[in-house]
Amino acid sequence: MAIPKILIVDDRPENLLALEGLLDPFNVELIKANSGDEALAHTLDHDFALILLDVQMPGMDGYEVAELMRGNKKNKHIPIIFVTAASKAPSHIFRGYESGAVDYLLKPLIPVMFQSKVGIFIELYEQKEALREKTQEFDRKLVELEELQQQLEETNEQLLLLSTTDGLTGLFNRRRFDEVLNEEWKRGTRSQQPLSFIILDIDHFKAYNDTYGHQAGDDCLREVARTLASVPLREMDKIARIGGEEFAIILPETDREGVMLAAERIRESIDELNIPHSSSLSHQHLTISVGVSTVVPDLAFSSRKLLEAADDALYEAKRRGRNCCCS
Ligand code: GH3
Ligand code: MG
Ligand code: MG
Ligand code: MG
Repeated sequence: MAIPKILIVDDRPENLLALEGLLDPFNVELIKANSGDEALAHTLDHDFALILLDVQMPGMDGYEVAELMRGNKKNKHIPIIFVTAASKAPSHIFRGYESGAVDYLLKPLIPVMFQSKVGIFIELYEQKEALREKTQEFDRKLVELEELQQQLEETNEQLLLLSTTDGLTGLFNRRRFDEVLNEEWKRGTRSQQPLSFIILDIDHFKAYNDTYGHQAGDDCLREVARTLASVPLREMDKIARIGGEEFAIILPETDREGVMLAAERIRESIDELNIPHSSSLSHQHLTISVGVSTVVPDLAFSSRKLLEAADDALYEAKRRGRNCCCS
């Protein structure tokens, strides 16, 4: 903690010296002023624990100086003690307190009394400073805490994203897909709107990997995922990668006719990519087979029913020669 500063103000150098002597036992820094103007100037540059102020001075008297100091927000709370030989008259003393002083001491000063009063104000100042430092430390900690909370939130968001997305394609993963399907199934049981489902599987993908390598296979999966995501479906339709080269789309409030149109659009968009696949047994480029199913969700069944129906349709599409959609 910084050493407390005391401002002593008197027009007579011998009085300043006497005060200095009386303040000698204290571990304080003394700043001296010979006039009111000088004293006011010092209050701009320093933060004082206490001001000892003479009353009678040429120019501004002590009362005016005290009033000006207390009129300033920064100095308002600095205790001022008048030290004067001026007068014991109650009107003077009254004037002193009125101008904002905490005490009015008459010269000659009684050392032990003077020192005990000064000591109290120094102690109070030190307590105030200690509190101020604690408050500052607390504020710093608060800022730190807010930063940590922010980091925690970001980490949680990243974790949530990681736990719900497929690392290779950025689409929903199987876990998130199951959640969404259950949510939509429940919603459908209430709304009694048809819920549709598309499952699609890349044709002869094992052969693709064998021919072009696993890395090219991954690139291909990413391109298929990008294309699926770019086919204009509705905001509420959710796309996921549910297996190695299998993708699924949930289409709430969509009937059989609607889902067949969407499935055909998707099959075409992959077909049109024209990704070379020389070892494809059915075509010379990459294709997909698509199975769709539609059902009005019912509490008597689980969403499995929708998956199984789409799986059967996919099997049928493979059987029919691939690169087609079945329901
Ligand atoms: P079908 O037309 O009957 O679907 O034949 P297919 O070869 O596509 O089917 P199969 O299930 O026999 O093989 C799927 C292949 O997909 C096996 C594996 O090499 C490949 N695969 C699965 N996951 C990944 C992956 O993450 N990256 C790559 N590069 N290949 C994968
Ligand atoms: Mg004087
Ligand atoms: Mg497969
Ligand atoms: Mg396949």
